[in-house]
Amino acid sequence: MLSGSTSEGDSGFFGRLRSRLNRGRAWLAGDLAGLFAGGIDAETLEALETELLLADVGVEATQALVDALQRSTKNGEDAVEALRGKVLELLDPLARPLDIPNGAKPFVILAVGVNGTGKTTTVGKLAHRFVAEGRSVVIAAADTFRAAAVEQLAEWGRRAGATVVSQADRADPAAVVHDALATARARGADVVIADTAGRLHSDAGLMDELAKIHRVVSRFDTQAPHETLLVLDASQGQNALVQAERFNDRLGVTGLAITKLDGTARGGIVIAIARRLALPIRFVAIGEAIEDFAVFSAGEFTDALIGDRAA
Ligand SMILES: Nc1nc2c(ncn2[C@@H]2O[C@H](COP(=O)(O)OP(=O)(O)OP(=O)(O)O)[C@@H](O)[C@H]2O)c(=O)[nH]1
Ligand SMILES: [Mg+2]
Repeated sequence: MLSGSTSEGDSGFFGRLRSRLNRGRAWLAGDLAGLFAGGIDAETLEALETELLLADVGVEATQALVDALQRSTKNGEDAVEALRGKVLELLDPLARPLDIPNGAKPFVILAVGVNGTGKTTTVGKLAHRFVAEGRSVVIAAADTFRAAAVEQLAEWGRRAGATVVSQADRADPAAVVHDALATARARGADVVIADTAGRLHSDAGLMDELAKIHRVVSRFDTQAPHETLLVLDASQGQNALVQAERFNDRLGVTGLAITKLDGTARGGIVIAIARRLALPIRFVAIGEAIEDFAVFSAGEFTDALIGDRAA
């Protein structure tokens, strides 16, 4: 069964994605048609290249898009459609929703990432989504650095109807996760979501700690964690790519949640991620509220980025 497949709650999400993605200085949804009005030549391609780079699409993906466009059409009128097709081609392979098979019980999700990217919020939203789908959820409050993190999760747990397992301040985060796994097994819970403290990918000590949590989970169930979900803040631009590479090298990331797409007029980072990393984008977030969270759809995202001017 596909978990979190587009549900009723996502309706209206596309409209918000579109307006929030393009808040401020709209990029590709802007005057693309105008840019290509006189046909495609070196000058328009260079202007497009600049637009793409400013939108955080990154050097590699920008080059690939400009080259593809140059090959595919000379006609300015077809250019927007051609670009849309190329972007969709890049994004489509990443649209692989998180699948929770019936056999994996509890299904274990480990949420990781650098400080402040939106891990705790994402864990709360996920818990809410799974409970709404009829699953029982245990949240492991494994950020034991910040007392406020436990309170933040307790609130999400109350709203979602999920059990939150925590220990005293400064407890060993691996022990908290173990505790949550044991609780979930004892109760026959469907899903365990572990929130972890933010850490820089360059902090060897904290990355070791995360690897330890990962090992504890694997010892509990050799198939777990079933999902190592890296939470990336879209507004961090190209730095998010570096984070993804480092966390992936160390832990083996299996999916991405991309947050704060509302906080940037540069949603092109998603295209850069698609070009550079073969990691599925599971979820995207465009705000702090529960409804500002949805399963990633390549088509929706492409349309939101490269909208018709008339729309
Ligand atoms: N605008 C916007 N804000 C978000 C989004 N997701 C999370 N936030 C906000 O970002 C801030 C940090 O979110 P947290 O969920 O606490 O981030 P975290 O990764 O758990 O942070 P640490 O545990 O400190 O590493 C909070 O104020 C959230 O409400 C989003 O998609 N858009
Ligand atoms: Mg947190």
